[in-house]
Amino acid sequence: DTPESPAGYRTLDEAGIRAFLASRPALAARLGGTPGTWRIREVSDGNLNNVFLVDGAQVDGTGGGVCFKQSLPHVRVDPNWKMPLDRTGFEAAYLHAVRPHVGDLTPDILHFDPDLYVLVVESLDRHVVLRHGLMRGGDWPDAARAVGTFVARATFPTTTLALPFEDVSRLLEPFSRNHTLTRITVDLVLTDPYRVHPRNHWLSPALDGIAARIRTDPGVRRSIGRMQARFLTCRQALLHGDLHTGSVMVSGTDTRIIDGEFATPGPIGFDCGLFVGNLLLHLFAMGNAAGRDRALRDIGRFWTAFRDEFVDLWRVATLRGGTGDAYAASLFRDDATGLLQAQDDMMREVEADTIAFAAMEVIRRIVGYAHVPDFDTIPDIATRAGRQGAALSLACDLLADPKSAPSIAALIDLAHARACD
Ligand code: SR1
Ligand code: MG
Repeated sequence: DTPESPAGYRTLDEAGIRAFLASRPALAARLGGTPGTWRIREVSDGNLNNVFLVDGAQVDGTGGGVCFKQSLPHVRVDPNWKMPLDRTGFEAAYLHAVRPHVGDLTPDILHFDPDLYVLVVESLDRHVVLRHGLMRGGDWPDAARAVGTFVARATFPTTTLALPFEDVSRLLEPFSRNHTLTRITVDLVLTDPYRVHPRNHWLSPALDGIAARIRTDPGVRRSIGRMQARFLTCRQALLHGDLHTGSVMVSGTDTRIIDGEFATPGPIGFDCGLFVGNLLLHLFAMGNAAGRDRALRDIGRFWTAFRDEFVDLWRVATLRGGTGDAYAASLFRDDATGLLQAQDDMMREVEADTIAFAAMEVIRRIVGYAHVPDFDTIPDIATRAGRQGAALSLACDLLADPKSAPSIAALIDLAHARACD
């Protein structure tokens, strides 16, 4: 059941946003000038919320603008799909939890209003959404590395490698109540594409055969069941929960991760897998070799940056005699070989999760509810279906036989061969 919106909630239009910001002194001061001169433009892009950028006196892009985000009582792109409002609260809590560790890899949080479910963060008006930038053929050579570094810095401090289990439990507990958006993930990402469901849809009958194989292949089903259990039972760290290329903004060498409303405890490979999966989607959608090579390069850069940063955080915590209960420093500080072996074991596990969740992300973005513009903007239907079919076939094989790509390096080789067929 969807609860009624609380008294006092209303969806703010442009006039309402102006009045809201004008009545909060810190925000009004940041914007400067007089409220009547502020420029407000809607930039809603995701499926769920209203998002506006507001420029104040500093209209020359020198900073000072704000990004205004408000939960709606329904899915933005489907008003009939009713939904509680609490998601911006989870996004605010996620930003508070990770920003001390990731610094400027996220936007600065400026304000949260629990009655109107409004989140205000710094405006990134000189940035572009990574997905859109890549679709236009742009190249941000540092972005994938920055996202890998972000995942390591955002997750490691919330694990029992870094903290006593009691602290991890307290930290994760509020996010384990992010039921609404976790239900979306469980249904849309982990379940629907593997059953007949009215939310599923795909481009053309040319994909019927591969869609049927995805639903019926026993190897796929075995992997899906295992990954459902991984997602729901492995409370390894605090996750972003929706780390696709639309949740990353880039400008020059600056990269920011946005939209943490799906934050949840879970396996670290889920965040890694969603990002890798969206690079794979982009790779298969691209019609030129240079773009495909960049996507493959970025998968490698992402994974290497994540792994190097994560094991380094772990090594430093151990050498400093950290208080984590898993691989306790008291046991491993003087056992460099044992620590390296432990790190290798864990990274292999995260790598396997990453590849499986990446395959599931590819599948759900082609035959599930929420598709991606990387494919949707390919004008020729036969071309689009052909590229989608190739992506689905790779993803299906990865799940049916996880040994077909036992590492990210092997995944890169396989994706290269399949995308170029
Ligand atoms: C109804 S929400 C559909 C998708 O949009 C979000 O960005 C998440 O990826 C979710 O699965
Ligand atoms: Mg989003």
